[in-house]
Amino acid sequence: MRTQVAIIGAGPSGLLLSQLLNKSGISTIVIERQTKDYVLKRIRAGVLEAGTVELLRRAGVGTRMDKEGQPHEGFFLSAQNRQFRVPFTQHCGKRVMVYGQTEVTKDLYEAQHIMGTTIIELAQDVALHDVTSAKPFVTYQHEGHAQRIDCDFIVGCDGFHGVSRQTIPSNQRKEFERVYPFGWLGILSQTPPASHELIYANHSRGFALASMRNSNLSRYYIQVPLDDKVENWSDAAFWDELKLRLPDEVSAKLIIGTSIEKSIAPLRSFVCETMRWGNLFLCGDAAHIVPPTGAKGLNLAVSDVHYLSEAMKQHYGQKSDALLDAYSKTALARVWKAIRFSWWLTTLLHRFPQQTEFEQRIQESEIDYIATSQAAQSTVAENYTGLPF
Ligand code: FAS
Ligand code: PHB
Repeated sequence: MRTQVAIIGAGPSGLLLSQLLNKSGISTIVIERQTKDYVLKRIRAGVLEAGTVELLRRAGVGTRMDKEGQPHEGFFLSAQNRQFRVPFTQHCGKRVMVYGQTEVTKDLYEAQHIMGTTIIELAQDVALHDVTSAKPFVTYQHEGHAQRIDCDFIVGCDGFHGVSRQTIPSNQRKEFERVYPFGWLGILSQTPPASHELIYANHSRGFALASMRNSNLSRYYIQVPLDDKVENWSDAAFWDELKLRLPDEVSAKLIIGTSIEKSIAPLRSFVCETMRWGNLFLCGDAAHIVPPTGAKGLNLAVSDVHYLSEAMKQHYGQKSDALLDAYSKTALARVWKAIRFSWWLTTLLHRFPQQTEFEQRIQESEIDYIATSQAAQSTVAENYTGLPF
């Protein structure tokens, strides 16, 4: 087989890139190791930045998001049993959209089906070849047969554990990592959300987050030790702990229910410098990981796709490689700002092992400063709703 751009991975970054390139007449083949159903079963992000919302609309996959998504113009921070609102729109004129990553991925799969693009599922032993030559190619096993795709470019949208980043020789990439000494235990329940907007809670027992998917589907998280196990947590134990960490006024009206999904996610900050090697480009989690505290993971994948799709349109349309040559630097400049914000909010809100009372007071005083400073709230609002592409 031959195509212009071979895309490894059918998560949000791979599917959105395929959508944007095909809309511009650039051919793609997406190679995914799982099935569509498996991909759609993963419960991931919940908050879309303003720039992400705009790009999804431009890609032609915004209709259901605009109908079913919930625009949010602020969120709550809480500490010492008090919460306050950070009004995004008042500070930066932007808002976010609460619309699950699962729904975004469903919409992309649907649009790709209508467009008739090629998405290969259950591709095994995917390998990238001659990526620094003008004739790179991808090989994989499918239904017991060896397959090969010749292309102009390969884009690694295959997440943190994918094959693409590993194809770049270790002496050609510099990696930065911080692994946090805790995880997030997340629960999905068919109950009305505790609040009409998200609540990020700092508590001496640990961080908690009250989020949602819609008016009868809530998403909650509590910080847990790194070695904790989902089986250690009954639904009742989860609800009891969440109530202790949220402000009393919220816990008092919390409607609990049976979990329909419960999982623990590790937290890390990770960046791979470079996001390009020859004719191999990296997008999304293949190149960087953020702790979900700042709701940046999915949104960074989208900004990478924006930069790379514009660069490929310039390559094929105007025979210029200026944007392609600048891709890694341009994308990393925005990535590092989101890495910083996600690290800052994680450090502000979580309880670290051996954290002293002094450090707890420092966290509480910074939260109190944000509560009382328009300048501080403006910074939070600008970063949370998404810096410009
Ligand atoms: P993805 O990991 O989504 O997709 C990569 C795809 O490549 C997968 O379908 C995988 O099967 C495929 N693949 C992997 N290796 C392959 C190979 N060798 N060959 C072919 N295909 C291969 N972000 C937020 O903003 N908020 C959150 O709350 C949040 N929660 C998260 C919870 C968890 C448990 C995880 C892991 C991530 C979470 N994230 C969150 C981040 C997440 O949303 C990612 O940023 C987002 O999925 C990135 O999308 P992709 O880059 O497409 O990578
Ligand atoms: C979610 O709803 O899953 C969610 C929202 C905001 C975050 C992380 C996760 O920062």
